[in-house]
Amino acid sequence: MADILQSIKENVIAGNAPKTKECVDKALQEQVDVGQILREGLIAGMMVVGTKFKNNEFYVPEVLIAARAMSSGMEILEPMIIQAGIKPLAKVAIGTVKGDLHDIGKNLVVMMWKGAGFEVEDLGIDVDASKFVEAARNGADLIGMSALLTTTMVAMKDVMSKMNEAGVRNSVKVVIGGAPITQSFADEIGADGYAPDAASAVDKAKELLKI
Ligand code: B1M
Repeated sequence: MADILQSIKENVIAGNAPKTKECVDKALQEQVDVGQILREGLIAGMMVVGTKFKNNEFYVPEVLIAARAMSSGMEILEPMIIQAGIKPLAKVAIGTVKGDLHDIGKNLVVMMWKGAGFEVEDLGIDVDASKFVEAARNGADLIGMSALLTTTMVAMKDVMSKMNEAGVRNSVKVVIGGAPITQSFADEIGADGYAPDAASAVDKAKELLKI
């Protein structure tokens, strides 16, 4: 059993979608527990990808290819995960803030969060503050905001104010990121955390949600 889980993990790291799919099928035939395939195969693989990305051993293309391999395995597991009632680590929502159309970095965060076992609501790009508030109202445990333009950083501050006004600020943690964002900006607008890259966004979310 350990062998097949190891193969799933290695194929995710290698970004081999057909092989990942094949190994997940094989693990199911061998009656390996769905949760174990998810945690010790797919998620374990994405965690290694995250570490390599953080250490500059992997770049954006490798992460995208690994995420695609992981998704190919997830497609098979998803109905069974729902049936087995396996709970996600937490519910998170993320978007690129109002006025900003950049989504490559945001999409990487989405992939890494999914890869880590979070249920992710992707709000998209050019997201109005009201959408973030709505996601918080709908039970998100954590809100992620991305901005790539210095001119749109201010929209993050607006989301913080709107969440305060709506009375939802205390029910969620907020993580922000993007090329112009810094820890001091996060402190300035009262966000709970800042992550410099997608892999660190996983660590930061887990730290804030005490997972
Ligand atoms: Co734009 N653009 N762009 N652009 N663009 C930049 C950002 C820019 C730095 C280029 C430059 O001038 N050197 C500049 C911004 C300058 C500034 O504000 N200081 C710029 C500009 C000016 C513009 C336009 C205004 C250009 C124009 O039309 N005159 C325009 C704005 C449109 C708009 O948003 N309203 C524009 C448009 C575009 C395209 C549409 C052409 C395209 C975006 C395509 C897309 O995203 N689908 C684009 C691109 C591709 C870039 C560059 C070249 C690359 C950005 C990128 O994807 N990087 C960029 C220059 C550059 O960065 N070299 C540039 C790769 C990505 C993986 O990195 O997004 O930083 P990044 O994500 C990182 C981290 O930041 C972090 O994790 C990721 C890595 O792990 N991260 C988070 C991101 N979000 C996070 C959230 C988190 C945690 C971490 O927690 C929630």
